Amino acid sequence: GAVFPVVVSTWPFREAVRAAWEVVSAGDGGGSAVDAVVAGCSACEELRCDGTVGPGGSPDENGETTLDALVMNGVTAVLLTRNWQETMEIGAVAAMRYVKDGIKAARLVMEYSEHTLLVGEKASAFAISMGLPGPTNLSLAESIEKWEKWRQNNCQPNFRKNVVPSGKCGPYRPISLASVTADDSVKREVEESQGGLCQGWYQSDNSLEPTMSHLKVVNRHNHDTISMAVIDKMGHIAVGTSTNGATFKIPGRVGDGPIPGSSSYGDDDVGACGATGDGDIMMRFLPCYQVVESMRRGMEPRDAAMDAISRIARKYPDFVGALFAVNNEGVHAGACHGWTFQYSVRNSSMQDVEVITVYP
Ligand code: SD4
Repeated sequence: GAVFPVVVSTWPFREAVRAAWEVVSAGDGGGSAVDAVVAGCSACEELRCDGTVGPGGSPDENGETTLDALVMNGVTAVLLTRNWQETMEIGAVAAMRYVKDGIKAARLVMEYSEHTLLVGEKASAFAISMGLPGPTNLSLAESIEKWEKWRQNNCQPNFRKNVVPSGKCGPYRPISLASVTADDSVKREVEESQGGLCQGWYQSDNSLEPTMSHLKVVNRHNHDTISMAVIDKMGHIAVGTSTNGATFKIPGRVGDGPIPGSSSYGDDDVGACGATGDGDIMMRFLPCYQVVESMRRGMEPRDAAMDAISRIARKYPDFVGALFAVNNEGVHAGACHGWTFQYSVRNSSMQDVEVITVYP
């Protein structure tokens, strides 16, 4: 591979790609792919890329920011370079509170535990016990302001469906799904209970205008996620993802970010993939696993990326999402649905980061 090393990232996160590039292209052999992915995603967390990675972004219904992150070392057994490395090792944290460093926490899970995924406050406790700073408040003036505006807007849009709120912002109680189709009185109850707007009801009734779909919460102005792949000088592959998840999510929600094969996946033998978009839908398809396995069976990155996206679009024509694919020779491509996507690339034949635009 003449183009090694290679760094690929979702969105025009140039500083993140440069940070990863610095590590992986440095001196004798450069840093490892894992080192570079962690440096790149950390840079985004520190810069709060798009205001939706790291602290102070994407408040949940309670106004709290939590982090989802994953790192994967795609090294295969035959290529082990250090005896403590395992093959296809993964570390991830989900709905992590009070710790700013999502990707570093994921790396600690990978390197200092036999587990793959830790969640919530216990993930924070582990990260802090292993040396990361915390507990820290992940809210910033920006996320609080965003949350307050949303409260003023009667907590719309939100991710609830098939519920009756007893106030403008809940608490919510489920409506009987059986009676939704059968009984008009439930419909009236829903409408009367809150002056008309119940997202779930309107979504499930074709005769009414669809209103605040959650697709508007993950949208083109709200990128939310860095997913990155690095191929180091030796041809080793690592991937990582870091995100605040989805704005105004229900507390406890975990997105695709920490789900291996969904937000990202990589295998030295084949290549890698990174995704962004509506994680609640995307995680049902493990699109990055799909991409890597398609490439393993001989598909070009472009075809593999388009195939993974269209498998989702066939079932969810309105979903918003995108991914990039890169094979183990450094050939890359992107595919998207519902929005225009950009991804960033830096390799040894480029002078600086290049941003590639992909249309649906
Ligand atoms: C999530 N995938 O948690 C993230 C959000 C995202 O662009 O990527 N937005 O659903």
